Amino acid sequence: MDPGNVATTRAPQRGMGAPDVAAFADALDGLLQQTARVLLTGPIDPDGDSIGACLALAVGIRQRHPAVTVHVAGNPGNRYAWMAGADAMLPDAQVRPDYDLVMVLDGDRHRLEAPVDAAFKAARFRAIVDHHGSTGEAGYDLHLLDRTAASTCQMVYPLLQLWSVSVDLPMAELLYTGIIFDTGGFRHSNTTPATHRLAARLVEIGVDQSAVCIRVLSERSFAGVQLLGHVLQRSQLIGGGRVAIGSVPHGLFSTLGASYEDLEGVVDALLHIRGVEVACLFIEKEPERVKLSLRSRREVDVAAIAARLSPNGGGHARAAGALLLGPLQAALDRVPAVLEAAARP
Ligand SMILES: [Mn+2]
Repeated sequence: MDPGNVATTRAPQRGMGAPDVAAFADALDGLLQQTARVLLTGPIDPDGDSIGACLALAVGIRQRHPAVTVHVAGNPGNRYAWMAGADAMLPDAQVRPDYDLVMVLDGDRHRLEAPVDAAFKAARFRAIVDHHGSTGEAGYDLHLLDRTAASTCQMVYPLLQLWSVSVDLPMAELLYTGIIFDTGGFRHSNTTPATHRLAARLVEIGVDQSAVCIRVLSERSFAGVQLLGHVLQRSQLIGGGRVAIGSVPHGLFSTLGASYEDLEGVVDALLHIRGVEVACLFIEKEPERVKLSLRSRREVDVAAIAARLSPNGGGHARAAGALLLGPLQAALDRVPAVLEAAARP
């Protein structure tokens, strides 16, 4: 099949409504019949939703197309190491550009680690399943996009159903993890009745919702608790108390023995300060590479801010990120004024 033919099997998107999952399921089936090797990947720094969605879809593809080799790229870290299939995930650095199909889940092609990006570009076919509003259709042979979905896992479930894949307990835990992560345990405004209905179904299958919530949302390493305390103690309120900012200089990781994954949830703690509408965490991942992690409570579209600050910036209206090249201090000099202006009542 050449890419020209793929276009004819592209899943149609229905006007303003939900995307046509059945058409996507059929089209993906068709593609998989012509592929030997598939790579599933989330974006840089995959979260519980992208890992859960990738691992669940990998199981589904193996059930539906046993002859196809499926790899999942990414590092599950300590937080997600318990998930079924996480032990077989391929570190990004080990990904080679020899896949027929590369599928990006829960993020877009602009946010892939370099070796994964090379595999994406070298692939015969490219597909995406995503719920981020900043993700478009361009660059993919096949796409399933639904910005109304609370999580990508919520989009993968109907696909698996259409394929008659059995959702057993390990699979249910994968999907539940994505839902819990992306809704913050059903607290974020993206949570809908459909989210609760799927969650209820997964709990009926046997998911221990308390255990998953604690692992995914609450548990921290001791170094992570110290890191959280350090950032919160040095946080600042600007813009009349409507913007909270915190920063993590690169050296802090080694000082505290903490790792990048220990930052999970730190920006959310800043957002929970009373009166704050926008929170921003400045993370010096490496010298000259500053990751911004942005959250907003009600009205401010932080995905738009992220996109304005960097070509790779984007995400959701309430949660977004961007990578800035240059020193941490330069970012701290430039970004707060942008945040204050955006958060002005
Ligand atoms: Mn997601």
